[in-house]
Amino acid sequence: MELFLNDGAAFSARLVGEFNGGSYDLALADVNDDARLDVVMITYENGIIVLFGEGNGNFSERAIILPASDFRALRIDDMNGDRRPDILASDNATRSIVLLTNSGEGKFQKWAEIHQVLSGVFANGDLDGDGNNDVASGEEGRIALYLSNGKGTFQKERILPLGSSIYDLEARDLDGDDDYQRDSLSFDG
Ligand SMILES: [Ca+2]
Ligand SMILES: [Ca+2]
Ligand SMILES: [Ca+2]
Repeated sequence: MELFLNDGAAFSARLVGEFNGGSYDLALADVNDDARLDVVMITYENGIIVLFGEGNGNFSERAIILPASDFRALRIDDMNGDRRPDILASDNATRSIVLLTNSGEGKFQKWAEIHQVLSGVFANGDLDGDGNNDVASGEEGRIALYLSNGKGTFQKERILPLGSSIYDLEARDLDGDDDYQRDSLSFDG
């Protein structure tokens, strides 16, 4: 993985690390509450890992959060309302989305698993405007909504039929109704 540092005039590349077999997805957040951005990524060899940032473009420490499976996509958001960033990752091996809650200092515990997800595509956001972040997964011919109860647990799925295949999914407020409810947008391949 390479980092491109911007000095205001140009970008310079810096090698952060080499990962056997490559990596699939990454996200940035301060997961250990030291006001420095960290990198959470899916690697082929070591599964979900965190690279702890020093705030100067260097990453001193690594931690394996969950050993390798068939993880494809990850998102970071506070899913249990404690303001600490948590990890959501889709695992094609188990057809599930795993929620890893952040217990502080960059440590995570496996908290919940959403099953019967037919593809690795998912999005998160507060979809019903109740203040708790929810999950939507894109599946063949449908979108499944998993509304949060708060505290990192989810209600039974609600299904939105879809007339096409789905390759990516994002949750945003598209009609500007300003009530924090978000509309789902799917991309048809
Ligand atoms: Ca940090
Ligand atoms: Ca949290
Ligand atoms: Ca919600």
